[in-house]
This record gives sequence, structure tokens and C-alpha cells, in this order.
Amino acid sequence: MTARQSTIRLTMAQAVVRFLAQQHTARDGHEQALFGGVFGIFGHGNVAGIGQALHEQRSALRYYLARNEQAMVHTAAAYAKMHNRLRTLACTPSSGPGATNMITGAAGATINRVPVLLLPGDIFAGRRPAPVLQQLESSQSQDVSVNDCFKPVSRYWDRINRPEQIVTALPEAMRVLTSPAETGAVTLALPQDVQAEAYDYPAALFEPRVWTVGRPRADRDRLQQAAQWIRASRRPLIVAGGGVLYSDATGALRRLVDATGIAVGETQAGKGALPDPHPLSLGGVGATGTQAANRLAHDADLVLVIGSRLSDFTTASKTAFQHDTVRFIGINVTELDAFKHAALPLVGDARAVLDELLPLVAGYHVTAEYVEAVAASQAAWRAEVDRVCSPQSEIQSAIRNPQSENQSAISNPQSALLEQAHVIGVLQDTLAPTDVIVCAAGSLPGDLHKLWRARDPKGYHMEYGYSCMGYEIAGGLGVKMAAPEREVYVLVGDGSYLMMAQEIVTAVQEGIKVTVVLFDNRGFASIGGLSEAVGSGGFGTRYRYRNAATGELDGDVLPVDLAANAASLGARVICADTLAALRDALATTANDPRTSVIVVPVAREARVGGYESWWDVPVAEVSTTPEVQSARAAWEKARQKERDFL
Ligand SMILES: Cc1ncc(C[n+]2csc(CCOP(=O)(O)OP(=O)(O)O)c2C)c(N)n1
Ligand SMILES: [Mg+2]
Repeated sequence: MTARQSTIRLTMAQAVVRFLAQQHTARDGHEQALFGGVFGIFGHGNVAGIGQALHEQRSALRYYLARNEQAMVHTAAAYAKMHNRLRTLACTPSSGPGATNMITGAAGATINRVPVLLLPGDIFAGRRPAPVLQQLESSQSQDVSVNDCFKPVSRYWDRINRPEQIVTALPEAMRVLTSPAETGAVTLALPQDVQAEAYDYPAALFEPRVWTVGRPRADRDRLQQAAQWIRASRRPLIVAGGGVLYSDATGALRRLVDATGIAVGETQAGKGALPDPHPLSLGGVGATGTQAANRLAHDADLVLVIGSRLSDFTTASKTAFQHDTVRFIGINVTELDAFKHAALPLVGDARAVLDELLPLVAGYHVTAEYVEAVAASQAAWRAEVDRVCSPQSEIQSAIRNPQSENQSAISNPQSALLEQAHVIGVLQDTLAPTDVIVCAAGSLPGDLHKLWRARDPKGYHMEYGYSCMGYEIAGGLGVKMAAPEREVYVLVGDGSYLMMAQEIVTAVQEGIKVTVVLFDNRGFASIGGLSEAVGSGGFGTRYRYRNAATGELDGDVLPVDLAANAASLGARVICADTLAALRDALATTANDPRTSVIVVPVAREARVGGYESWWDVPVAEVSTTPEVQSARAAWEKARQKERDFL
């Protein structure tokens, strides 16, 4: 330390909190605080350190009490995603189980490329009282704790064994959090004793700091090459991913497609990149995509991938693109993604790259034949969505599915369980374009990817990188905190709800309104369907009693009352078992500032099918079950379409 530097004596934890409150991001000249607060659950591993610091500095950085550590990371990730990664929340758990509860959330954030700051408590750096409560012991090393488990799921990981280490660790942590290319979970493990230790910190550490999120530009020669490829293309397609939204490139995308006539398919994270309606929007692409997008993908000779990780859902497990000489242009701020599928990599910010590409393709336009084909397939798809979402098809669907638990629909339409697609139709009709739907796992993501018309770039919030059951309600909380001016609708299955509903209590406590629409089909419709498809008949996916006669889980329906459960957590609860009741419930909750749960019983078997697509789930190679054998044969055939792009 030089003599000129003034210092401030603080505990390490006080210094961390003080530092976090001073961090900002700026993009395109717009500056905002990086941290919108700190979520936490206290235990011996953080209460006297970070807990004390948060108490003392509570006017600088607000503390929120979560109910589960995994949930609070989902909340932070959703908050960050809603803010296009320019803001996030910090999470403080105790050490031990409080810390490891966050690992699932950390993996989700890193996989989805969204920033979250995790500050787990850690074992004593001084070691004398070891093993402390909840400490993992090793006979090989004393330099091991459960927090080492965060390493593979963090983009930056550090353990602060001396208080002065934060002087170098915190700026690194912020660099990674605010780097569009590197971002994800950042973990600073904070030993319990060191949190409370004082140090003379340089005062400069606590000066306000602005992390400029730039717009890196792609290599010029490669841009020229990309423009040539586009000009040479007769059947191009754009695959728009989450990067389009994060980079605020929806306007740039629209300008490019309006000028060239190239149609757009969207990934789960990219849905809303070209908001509906637009003549060149084909909706979702890939395993859960629309017929319109999947047909164009099948024949595309050039795929312009913008801000996508090209997951197996997007590529239909590498079967989506079947043109003999198809080639790819990868526009991505992350090299790893830009190079996928042997693409011509345009490594850079999506908006900057699109802005520079536009003048280079001036004069290029797709053919009249392409324009006609896109218009026709879009019109056909819109009609198909209307058909699938319209209640008139309720009875036909029960007839289509002879195994249906909805057989009563055939004899008595009044008593029929609702179909999920019809509920989605009502939500689509009722919600305002700027309202946000939040979802993550089960059968809803696939149905929504196909059926939902995202009319606002931030209106469709799907966590489908990790597809983590339990994200939904916790995530909804983060979305509402990030966009309090919007109505937030959490769409959640009964399985996901049972896994993690407790953040309703946090929402009630904070007066943060979310409206949960709970689709109760008594078990796992999605994985049940997948189990049937692989020949296992939905084994182990129904919420039913074990049947003494058969020894299987095929007894009576369980007496679980999800409405009573939600009410017990403090939510307003409405049960809606008809579409009319659902419309009423949505009107009622829209005018209520409280957090509500609308419980909608839906038929498990009434599923929305796939549209000329596939997902690779390998089937048992040997089995005595004929259903498995035929599923295997079908899988072996379908798999032949998988391609290597080299
Ligand atoms: C944490 C977690 N565990 C398991 C899975 C695998 N999984 C995907 S969907 C699903 C069932 C979801 O059930 P529910 O929420 O009721 O939705 P439904 O399938 O009935 O639409 C399961 C078990 C997962 N995605 N996440
Ligand atoms: Mg379910």
C-alpha cells in the first residue's frame, strides 16, 4: 500500500457489501446499479459476517429473505435475464447445505449464460475449531469444502482465505459477471472466520465503479464473406436465440429481415426476437418448433444463427437441417457458440454485427417463390394454432387418444377436464402483449414454444437451458422485481409446483405480485409421454397410490389438494375447471394486487404433438417388451437423419 492511499477499516463481509452497492453497468450510455439487492438465508456460516454487514448497510443494499437457496439463485437468474444481463442479484447462504442447495441454481445460470453472484459461507480458514458443524472432511486434504462443488458450474470461482484477497477477487468477479461472453454463476466462497475479520481496505475499492458492457464487432473479412454467402443463398433461414434479446438486437434483426426477406425461427430463449405478428416470423424452431419453421429449416441452404447455443432442442438433435450443402453463419459474442456447426464465425455483439451486415447485403432479396412459400406456411401454421387452441377440438382429442383419462369428454363434454392447449389459448387471448409468461419444465415449454405468440421481446420468459423444475415461481419473482410495471404470469405444472412452491411466501412477504397458473394433471405428462414413447408405458410418472393388488403406482388418485397448499402459503387461490371460470379468474386476479394461484385441472393425455421434428432419446437396445423393441426400431431409423457438420 502506498502512503497516498487512504484506508477504511472494515470486516471482509462489510467490505464486500459496501463494494457491491457501488457497482454499476453501462451500455449504450445507459447506466444502472448492477445489484438490485441480496437474497439470503442465514445460518452460522454467514449470519455474523455477511448478515451483520447487510444489517448495518441495509439502506445501501436491500436484503430479501428467501425460503430455499436454490430458489434464490433462480430468482437472481430470472432477474438478470429480464434485465438482459445488465443487472443481477447477489445470493448469500450459510455454509454446508445452504451452500450446496445453490448448486442447481448455479448450474442453471451458467448454462443459460446469465449472471448471478453467489457468496456461500465456507469452513474456517483458521481451521482450529474444525470440523465445524456441516463440514465435509477429507483424509487427503484440509483444503477441501463442499463449496468446491461449485467449480464446474461457475464461470469464476474463488475462496477468500485472507481479507485482503477481495481487493483482487471482487474486480475479477465483476468482470466476469458483466462480460456477455463469459457470464454465468460467479462464486466467492467466504470462510466464516474471515468474513468477520477486519482489514484496512484501500478507500478506492469503494468508489462507484461502472462496468461498460461493450458491443464487440466481428472480423471485417469474415463479415464480407458472410455477406457473400447470404447473397449466394436461395433458401436462407435465421435462427434467433436469446442473444438477440440480451443484446437488444430485435430492431436490428427486423431491419435485416425486412430488407432481405429472410424468415426467422426462434429458440426457446429467443422467442420474441421478432415479435408477433410479422410476415417473416415462423415461430419456434427445432424439436418443439412449428411446422412452418421446421420445413424451412429442413431445406435451408444457409442458416444464420444469431445468439444461440444450438442445443439439441434447437437442432432437433442435429436432424433439423437436411440440405446437402447447408452451411452456417454463427453470430455470437461467445466463441464457443459462434464456431458451432463449423459455422463461419462472426464473433461479436449481435446488434453490432447485424448493423454492420445490413449494408453489406444491400440489394439482396430472397426469391418470389421463397416469399410465397413463407407466407403460405405461416398462414397454415396460424390456422393450425387456432385449431389446436380452440375448445371445439376437445371432444375430438379425447377420441384421438383412446387411453385418455379424459374419456368422459366423449359422453359428457361438460364434465371434461380442460386441455392444456385450450388453457394456453385463453391465456393468449386474455394477457396483454407486455405481460410476461414464465415457465421452465414439463409439457408446457414444448406447447408454448409452438403455440404462444410472443408479441413483446420480453413477454416470453422460458428457462430451457437447464429446464429446471422449480424455477417457475422463484423465477417469476425475479421477473416481477425486474419489471414491476408488467403483469407476470407463472405457468407451472403440478410436478414443478410440488418441487418448489415456497417462494410464494417470499412474494407475499414482499408484496411482489405474481399470478401463478397451476396446470394440475396429477403427475408428469411430459415424461409420462416420453416414457410411453420409449416403450415403458408411463411407468412411475403418475401421482397415484401404490396399489396393493398390483404392487404398482396405479392405485387411486392421491388426495393432494394443491389449492389448499397454495392458500396455506398466503396466496389468493381460485380454482378454474372450465374455460369460462379461467377467464373470470384471470379478470379477478388482474385487478388484485396480491399474489394469486389459479389452479386449473387439465387432462394428462391431451397432448400437442410434434411437427416434423425429433428429439434423440436413446431406447434400450435389448428388451423383452415388444413396445420397447418397436420403439428401438423407430429410434434407429430416425437417428439416421442425424448429421455431423464439419
Ligand atoms: C429438477 C428436475 N428434475 C427432473 C426433471 C425431469 N422432468 C422434466 S419434466 C418432468 C415432469 C414435470 O411435471 P409437471 O411439472 O407436472 O409438468 P407436466 O409434465 O405434467 O406438464 C420431469 C420429472 C427436470 N426437468 N427437472
Ligand atoms: Mg403435471
